[in-house]
Amino acid sequence: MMLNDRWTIMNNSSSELDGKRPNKRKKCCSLLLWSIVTLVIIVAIIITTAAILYLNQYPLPFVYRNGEGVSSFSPVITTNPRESGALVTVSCITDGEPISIFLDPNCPDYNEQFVRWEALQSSLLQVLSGHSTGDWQETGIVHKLSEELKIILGHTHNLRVESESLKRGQGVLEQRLDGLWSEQNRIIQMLSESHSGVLKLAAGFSDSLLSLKRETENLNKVNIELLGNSKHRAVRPRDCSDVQDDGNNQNGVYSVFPTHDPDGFMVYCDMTTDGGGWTVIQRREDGSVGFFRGWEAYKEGFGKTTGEHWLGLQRIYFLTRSGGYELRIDMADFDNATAFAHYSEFSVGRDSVNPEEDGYPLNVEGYSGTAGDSLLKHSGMRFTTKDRDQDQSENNCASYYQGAWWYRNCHTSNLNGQYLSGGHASYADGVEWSSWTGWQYSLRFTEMKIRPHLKPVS
Ligand SMILES: [Ca+2]
Repeated sequence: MMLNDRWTIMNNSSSELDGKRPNKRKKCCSLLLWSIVTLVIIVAIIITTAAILYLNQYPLPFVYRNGEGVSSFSPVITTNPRESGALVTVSCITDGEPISIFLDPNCPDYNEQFVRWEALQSSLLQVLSGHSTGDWQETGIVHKLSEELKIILGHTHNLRVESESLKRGQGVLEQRLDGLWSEQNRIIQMLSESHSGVLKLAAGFSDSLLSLKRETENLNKVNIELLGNSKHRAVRPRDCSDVQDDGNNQNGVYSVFPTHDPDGFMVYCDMTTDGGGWTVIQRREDGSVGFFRGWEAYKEGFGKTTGEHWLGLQRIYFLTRSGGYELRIDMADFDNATAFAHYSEFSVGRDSVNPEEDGYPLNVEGYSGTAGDSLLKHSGMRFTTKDRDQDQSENNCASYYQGAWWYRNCHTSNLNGQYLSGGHASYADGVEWSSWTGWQYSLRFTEMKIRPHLKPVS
């Protein structure tokens, strides 16, 4: 209206000038006045616009007025996170000052920034829409600004939608990450359990191996002991049969180590009679040794191994307690006649736990030979000495017949009787073998000997 008024005034003035055309000076003044009014109008427009912008507290970022005219700057929207570290950068430059909005790629809650930005844009758009001007250039600039703001609003809306989409995607990703995390924990736990299981299995296997190793070592020890015993047995003969097996074929005195008497003792070995290997347990040959002795003497043995002797009931027991021995008795009279009696089974105190208490009972059977059997009737009898009566007689047969033997109701043989040197007047109290020389002939030579009968005779 003001401009129109001015134009009206100007027109009125022009009418006055037309009425007073002959005055050339007035015409010049009118032209000057018209120029001044126009300048005033332009200054007023600028001041009004600046005032409006100032009152709205926002500068006009896209409009820069200089002496040559009006320049406009389009907003720059970039999506280049590699340089700025932001997903989206929106910047505008006014007087070289950029206005930037950074969207954090780490997806913070930037809805508030969008809201503020949209509010700013709406405010600008409102200001620009309310700003009316008669200047066609200014109107064009305002219109262009409005269009740019609308485009920016569209971009902002799209960005908001994308950010919400990203946020949802982030939520999904977080869920999947949680799932992966749980899965990882589960796998770690499984691996841990598997590891512990494998460790337990390995430990069990190791224990088994150690046990096996110990068992093997024990078996090796047993094997070595068995081998040692085997060698030991070969080195330490149980009887004269073993001595003979070791290559000794000479009659004589040897050490033997019966299984049940590892300390061993000396014996005389007959290596020539009937294949040899005989262990002598009694010999009479010259009457140099007294045989009328008590229990202890007959238990422990007496005499000289190379001469007349009694090996001893305990030693005979050690040799024969397991059975399997045969007995041979060689005899000779003073006319150099010889005879023998052989028994396929012979043992003393067989299977006795305490043979002395049992009386060293005799077990003999299976006679053969040339002297006749004068011993089978004594089988099963306990040993009787003059000081230990274990016979079936009312008397002590040992005392009565001056000997020591497995008497029953006395005897059919009395090889430990008195050395009476052949025929004698007394009855049955000499070295008697009744089936060969009766009860009144004391033999010159007797020799009782044993060997394992299961052994094949060479
Ligand atoms: Ca008696």
